[in-house]
Amino acid sequence: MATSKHTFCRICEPLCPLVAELDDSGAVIRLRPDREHPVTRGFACHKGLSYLDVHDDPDRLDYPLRRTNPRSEPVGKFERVTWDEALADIGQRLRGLRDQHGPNAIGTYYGNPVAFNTKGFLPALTLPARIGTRHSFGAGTQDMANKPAALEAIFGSSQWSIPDFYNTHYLLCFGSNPKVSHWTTLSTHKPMHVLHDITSRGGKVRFVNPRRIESVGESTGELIPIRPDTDVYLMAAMLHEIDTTVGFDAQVIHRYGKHVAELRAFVARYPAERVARVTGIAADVIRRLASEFGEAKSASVYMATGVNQGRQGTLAYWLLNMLSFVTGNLGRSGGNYHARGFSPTTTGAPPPAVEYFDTPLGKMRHCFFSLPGNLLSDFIEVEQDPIRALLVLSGNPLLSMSGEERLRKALPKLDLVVCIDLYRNATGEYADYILPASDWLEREDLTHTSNGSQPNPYVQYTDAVVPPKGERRSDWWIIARLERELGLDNMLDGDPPQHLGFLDIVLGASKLTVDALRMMPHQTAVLPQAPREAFYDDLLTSEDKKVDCCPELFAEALNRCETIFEELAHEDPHQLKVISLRTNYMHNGNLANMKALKSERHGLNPLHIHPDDAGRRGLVEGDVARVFNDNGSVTTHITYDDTLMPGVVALSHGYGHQQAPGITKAYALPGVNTNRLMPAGPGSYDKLSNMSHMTGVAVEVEKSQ
Ligand SMILES: Nc1nc2c(c(=O)[nH]1)N[C@H]1C(S)=C(S)[C@@H](COP(=O)(O)OP(=O)(O)OC[C@H]3O[C@@H](n4cnc5c(=O)[nH]c(N)nc54)[C@H](O)[C@@H]3O)O[C@H]1N2
Ligand SMILES: Nc1nc2c(c(=O)[nH]1)N[C@H]1C(S)=C(S)[C@@H](COP(=O)(O)OP(=O)(O)OC[C@H]3O[C@@H](n4cnc5c(=O)[nH]c(N)nc54)[C@H](O)[C@@H]3O)O[C@H]1N2
Ligand code: SF4
Ligand SMILES: [Mo]
Repeated sequence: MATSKHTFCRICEPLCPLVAELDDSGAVIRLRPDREHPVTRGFACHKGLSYLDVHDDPDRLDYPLRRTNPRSEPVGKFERVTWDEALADIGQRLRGLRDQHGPNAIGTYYGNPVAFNTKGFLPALTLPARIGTRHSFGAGTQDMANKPAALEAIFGSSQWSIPDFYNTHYLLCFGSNPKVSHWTTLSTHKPMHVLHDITSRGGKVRFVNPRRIESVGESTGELIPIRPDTDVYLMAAMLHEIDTTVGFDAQVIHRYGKHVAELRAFVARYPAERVARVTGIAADVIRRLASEFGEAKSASVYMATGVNQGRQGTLAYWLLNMLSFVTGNLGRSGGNYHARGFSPTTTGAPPPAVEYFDTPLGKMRHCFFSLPGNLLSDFIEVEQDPIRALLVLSGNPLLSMSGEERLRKALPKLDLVVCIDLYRNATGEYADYILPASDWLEREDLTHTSNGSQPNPYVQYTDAVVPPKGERRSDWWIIARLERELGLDNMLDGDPPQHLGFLDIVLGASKLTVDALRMMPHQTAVLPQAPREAFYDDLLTSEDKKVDCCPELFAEALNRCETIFEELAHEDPHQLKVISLRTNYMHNGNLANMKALKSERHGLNPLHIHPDDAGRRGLVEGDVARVFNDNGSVTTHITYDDTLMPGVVALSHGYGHQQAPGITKAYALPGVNTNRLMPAGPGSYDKLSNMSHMTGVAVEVEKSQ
């Protein structure tokens, strides 16, 4: 009999509740929004609703593949093998490399999708530690590693706050386009309604962005155009302006602040007049923003990848939190607060002391479980203690990280590459083995990704809607089997095996269980709102219970901040800078093969350029142009785009599948990879957080001959 099951999407952070309709044979025939869901009442986007394109895609891997041609050839040839054969050979080779060269011979990379997989996430992030290798890499250093890095230094906990959308009088939003991205490190089923809600109450929203993004509008918010990679100076100028006009909130500073004088001294270097040219924002506009923020009845702040991916994402996130703190908006109604969720997001204990350790490429530390992504190829090529085997889980580092050409040179030098993926993606072309993972319709899960970042908190459970097709296996199972080969503790061990009780352990503190959730409508428990004022109690872990307003750890970065400022101040005002353009037609590279998103028009990845900048270079709409810098080049079409600030060009990421024949729809419309233009190697990342520099990178554009 035809049936339907409640489940939820696991592509991005809203985790939209869905209803899966199944036919008599038990196959999913349709996904629709869950309109009766007690919290979300049916929000879902085209990507989640089209997920059957991925689930049923003929390009999906249904059994393990083993390479049959040398890895020096850029496109792989593969044959089907059994799981036992694949795991035995991988195990033997990994053990051999570890025994001969030590655990650092094994490198790992986790991609974005595993963050949406409760049973896979923790094992994936802790796998390198269990192997004993320092060579762990991940999508976090291309995404948001600056946030936990800043928060640990300031508050002693890595959990971010969220804007109190429903009570705030003012929202300042840096480097995000929620209409398209649906927010990140923030999970709401009302990506735009939360903004309408503010403006309809008479509140104000400002988007600081180099592009007139789709989110801007009368009922949503006003654009403050900014030169890319300069937000830190705008924030400093605003803080200085607030300090010298309305003043910092004396009570809050007295109660919780330390190193406030150092903060004041730092921001005083960047008065509005000084930063106006570098940021592209007139001094009186900066002053207006400062007074709006400082004088609002309540004000909230948010920032996302557009600032995270700049050179100074950690400092920017520090100053963003300071804006909230010194104006008394942190931990109060209408400001920013800690949304607790179903399970504590902090332990209450201080983070481990920051220790930079020596590597052949200099001193560094792990951030968000990762060394700098921009050093992956260097750590493969380095003579002393190199990576010899790479395990890639739900990622496509070849295209999603900076420096594709460098990685293309480095990957063939590895002795072993294993990819765990739904597809044979571009990185998979360098693999010795590709292991087929199950997708989210094929696994049980919890909404753990949104824990602690929901304005409307709830937790939902889903069973696997259908059993895995073919020989697809869960990510956690694949990791456990690899760990077993290495003689490591894993989720299959124990009596009963650890994986059986895992979701109940995740739910532990909430007093909920999987069985209890299963009995609830939509398998959902609606959670109470967190008290806004609990912020300081929840997050301050130092003995003195103070907010460090100018952490000692930042000293070197503060000097670098001035060096970069001087560089920017002396730059040619017409210097083009490239930024990333997320669209509804690409979701990182994750959905590159989704039929519903594919069309000739959206397959090219043209260079978006302001008509004035094009004209200055003798380019017209439709021309083929070379975009280049010292890092690399791409050749693509020009498209006029007056939503961009002059001096700024944009490309989308997630493209560049020219050598990925395993994903036929992406291969047919490969587009160009913007990450060929991004710097990689020593010096190309933020030392405080390992974040790659991916926005505001200088490029030249010329007509292609
Ligand atoms: N459709 C779609 N949705 C997605 C994704 C996708 O690829 N496609 N990816 C998902 C993922 S993994 C993430 S992490 C989130 C990201 O979520 P967001 O960070 O909201 O993503 P973007 O839409 O790229 O917004 C970044 C904005 O920063 C602006 N920007 C660029 N450089 C600068 C700068 O220097 N300063 C400032 N102030 N702004 C700048 C850009 O113009 C852009 O509008 O989106 C998620 N949702
Ligand atoms: N220039 C530029 N580069 C960027 C960004 C940018 O804004 N600009 N954004 C960065 C950001 S925010 C992110 S998050 C990263 C993403 O970086 P990655 O995660 O490395 O990139 P994706 O291309 O999304 O690759 C995801 C892979 O996971 C596979 N996959 C999907 N679901 C599953 C699953 O359940 N299990 C397994 N095993 N595999 C699965 C997909 O088939 C795909 O091959 O890209 C970063 N790169
Ligand atoms: S917004 Fe994100 S979670 Fe919701 S349906 Fe779309 S892709 Fe899925
Ligand atoms: Mo991301």
